[in-house]
Amino acid sequence: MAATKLLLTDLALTVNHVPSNYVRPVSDRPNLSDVQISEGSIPLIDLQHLNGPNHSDIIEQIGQACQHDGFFQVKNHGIPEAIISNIMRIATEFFRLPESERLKNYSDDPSKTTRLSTSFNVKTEKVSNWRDFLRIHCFPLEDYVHEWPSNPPSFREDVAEYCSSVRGLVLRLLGAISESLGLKSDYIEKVLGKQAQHMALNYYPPCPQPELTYGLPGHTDPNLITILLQDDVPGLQVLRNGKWVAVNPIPNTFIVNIGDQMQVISNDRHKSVLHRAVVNSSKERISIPTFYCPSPDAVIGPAKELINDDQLAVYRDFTYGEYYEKFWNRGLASECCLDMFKAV
Ligand SMILES: O=C(O)CCC(=O)C(=O)O
Repeated sequence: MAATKLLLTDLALTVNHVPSNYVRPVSDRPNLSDVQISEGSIPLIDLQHLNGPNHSDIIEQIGQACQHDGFFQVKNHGIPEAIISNIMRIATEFFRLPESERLKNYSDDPSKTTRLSTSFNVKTEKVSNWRDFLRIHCFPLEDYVHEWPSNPPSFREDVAEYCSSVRGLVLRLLGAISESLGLKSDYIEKVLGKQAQHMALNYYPPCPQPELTYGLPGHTDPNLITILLQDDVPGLQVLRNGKWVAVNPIPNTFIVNIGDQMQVISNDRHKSVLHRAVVNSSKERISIPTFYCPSPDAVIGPAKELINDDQLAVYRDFTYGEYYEKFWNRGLASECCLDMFKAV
């Protein structure tokens, strides 16, 4: 039987099995018993003294994590706990709104700057994912806040405060990552042009047969860098040495991952790594990624300082707009979009 509701949140309440359009072929299932669940699966970096005595040590840790893991967690990042708990609360309240209220924000057009949708791209994909999401643009704030949902009533205020705080963290990390590559600390920020910040509130309802489907299948992020906040329900997994590794939640930390544009700028030194979200049968899960991006007209290519006779440019120059369009149109295939932008 195929799904009949626009949003999964409402459909999931009515089914005790996964509808056929969510069922993955046998060769493409999460194989949940084969996932590594280990403490410290990705590095945890303390940012407390980033601007102090341990500066060069922290830059070294960040550089190593970007090169070897493509993922790390940060603590003492400077974003107050109250801002974190507020954004989680507002996301939960949003997905609990009546269906008719949530549907006011619905669109299946990926070019819309504020939209509630489901799965990944319902227009292009063959199998659906066990996820609803609200996706918004959030920099510069004043260009977008008026489009955001006005219900729950404090949505705009709470989300705006969160976005500004996360942007501050991103800019600090970009400085550190530039330095880790031996570039001037403002190198990456300058490449981005006017910059863009997008955010998703991901909602994964409990799933009656989590072994048959994904919240999100394996993918890399097309943007520059992602700052992910997850609630206390596990679900994120990262590919390491060919094995899926669970990244279990640590309260008040953020997960940072390198996106495709950072891999390009670093000429393949920093890695944009496959990750996925799996679901479970007992608990809903919320995750909130902030995607920091170049502006669409920014020209992206390997930093000239990182290219020489031994290290040829791995990628050609392109605009971020060109890359982003390819990403959304091809669906969430496991292979990364980067191959289409290799230098010949
Ligand atoms: O839910 C998660 O933990 C991962 C989310 C994610 O990868 C995405 O939204 O692109």
